Amino acid sequence: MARPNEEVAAHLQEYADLISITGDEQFKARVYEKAARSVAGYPEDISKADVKTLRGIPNVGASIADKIVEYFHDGGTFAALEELRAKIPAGVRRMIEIPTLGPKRAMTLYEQLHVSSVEELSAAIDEGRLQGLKGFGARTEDNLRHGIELLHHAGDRLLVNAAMEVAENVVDALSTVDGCVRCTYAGSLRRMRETIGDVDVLAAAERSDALMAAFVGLPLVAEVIAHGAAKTSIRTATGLQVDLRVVPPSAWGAALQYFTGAKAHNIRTREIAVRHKLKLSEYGLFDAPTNTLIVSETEEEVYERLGLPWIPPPLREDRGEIEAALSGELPDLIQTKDLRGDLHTHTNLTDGVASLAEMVGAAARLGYAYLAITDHAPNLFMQRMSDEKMLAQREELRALAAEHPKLQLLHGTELNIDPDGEVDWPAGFLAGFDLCVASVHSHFNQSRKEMTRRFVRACENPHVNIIGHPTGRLIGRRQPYDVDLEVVYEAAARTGTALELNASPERLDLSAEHLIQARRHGVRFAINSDAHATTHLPNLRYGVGTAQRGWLTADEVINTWPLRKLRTFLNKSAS
Ligand code: DGT
Ligand code: CA
Ligand code: CA
Ligand code: ZN
Repeated sequence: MARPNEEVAAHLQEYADLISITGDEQFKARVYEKAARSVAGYPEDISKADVKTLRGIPNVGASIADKIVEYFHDGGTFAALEELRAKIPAGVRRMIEIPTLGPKRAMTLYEQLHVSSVEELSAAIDEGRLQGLKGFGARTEDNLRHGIELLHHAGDRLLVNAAMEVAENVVDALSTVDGCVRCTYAGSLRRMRETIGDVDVLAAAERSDALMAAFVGLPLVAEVIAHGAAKTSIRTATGLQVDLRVVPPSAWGAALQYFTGAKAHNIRTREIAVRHKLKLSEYGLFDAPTNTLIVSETEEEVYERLGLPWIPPPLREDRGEIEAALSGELPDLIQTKDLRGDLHTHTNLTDGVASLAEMVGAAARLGYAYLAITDHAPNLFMQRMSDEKMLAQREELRALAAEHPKLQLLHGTELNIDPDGEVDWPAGFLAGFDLCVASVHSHFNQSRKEMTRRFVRACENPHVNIIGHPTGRLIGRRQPYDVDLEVVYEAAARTGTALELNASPERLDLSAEHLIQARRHGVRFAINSDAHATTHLPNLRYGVGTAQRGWLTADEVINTWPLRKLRTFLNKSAS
């Protein structure tokens, strides 16, 4: 993923938001929004690209290409954006990020009530000043309070992929410093949590000064918070804190174990040490009575002397992993290399930004054994799908197959589960697909009973193979649907329907906590990227991280299976 592309995309998106805030050019706002998505999904670094190359990016026309050139020329902004920024206070721009508010109503609040920040909005709600305001109904106040809460919650934690990009950048740079023996990231990132508070980097070296100096000199550093011999902390331009700790190579294992956490897991390991008359700290495992060092060089040694096998970091949350380790029942966790393919991807036939040939080419380069293309079905009206378009895509897919002998191409679709649990297209047409994902894309506010029935009926449909992003949550932005998941797990297991673990870092849905529950029912899972660009395909790693946190083994995940076994599973009525 090219960082400059992401940065330009963020600015184009901000420009789109500002246009839609200021008024009636909704069409123009959508043009910039589309361009932002294309730029973010474009696989080459565009910082040195000329206007002609830029115009070759889908959805990028002459005027947007000019703005991108201007952006790289003028130190990270363009005049049209600055003009709009000047008109609208930063606090109002922040208000648009409240998940339940939106640009139009943010502007209403600013113009009618002179509310120009999230804090002022909170106060206005408490004072009852929103009552009677046009476009703000009775339920609005509660929704807004909830939205503000979500915004604050998301504010201090970052999605795992954004933190990972920074961490890998830091680790790569520090690994080349003279005297660096080892370097890796620890903390919540090594445990693959879905959101990250701060990044903890650990390095082993006899002396720390060269590493600390290199760290504070990295281009991504915006501010040095603390600079010491054992620990240095910086903040990036996006506000992410990164801590670097340097330890002697002899203490590597103990330090890595300590700084990986989680805290609750560490408390358990220290208790076990105490029971063995030992003392465990970030410096090593010591004999308590004499204070002599026993082991500290590797994590494996530390766990072994505690009478435990090495425990994979995603399990280290004190959720039963200590007990499982003691009784020799740790799960054999799924690994990224176990995945043979991806079963939920989009092309520019609907809302993806890459062509069918580009998506297929990218999957072939990743060495996949199979790939399913699953563009949106017609009931998601804005995607303008038709039978003809779908069948034409199938022809094109079959033709591409000849070019990629090692990659099996599956033609699928992402259906929309309607409020009654029905899906797009009659059974005859559905039978023509190799597989169908089915997702909820509308009527999110049904009652728990209705929503549960809706999912159960979708599972009972003989053509539905995978339920896409089953809770619908967007991390930090949208709550899960109100649905009785235990009933859905039971239905999925009974009907041979897989539940998706959507690997998009904004979703990670099902979550690790849900996976732990679902697997008790014998549910099968599919870890899918839901890629809307070739650059999204590698997001599967975050799905696998979440799967590991959910204790999943490879055989529970259908896209680790060889194609023959997968095809049998997809043929629901026969099995
Ligand atoms: P985060 O940053 O909120 O996403 O979560 P972590 O787990 O990365 O937490 P962080 O950065 O505060 O600390 C990194 C690790 O260091 C943590 O997972 C365990 C260890 N650690 C930090 N403070 C303590 C402590 O007071 N006691 C123990 N036992 N371990 C600690
Ligand atoms: Ca941390
Ligand atoms: Ca930390
Ligand atoms: Zn999708």
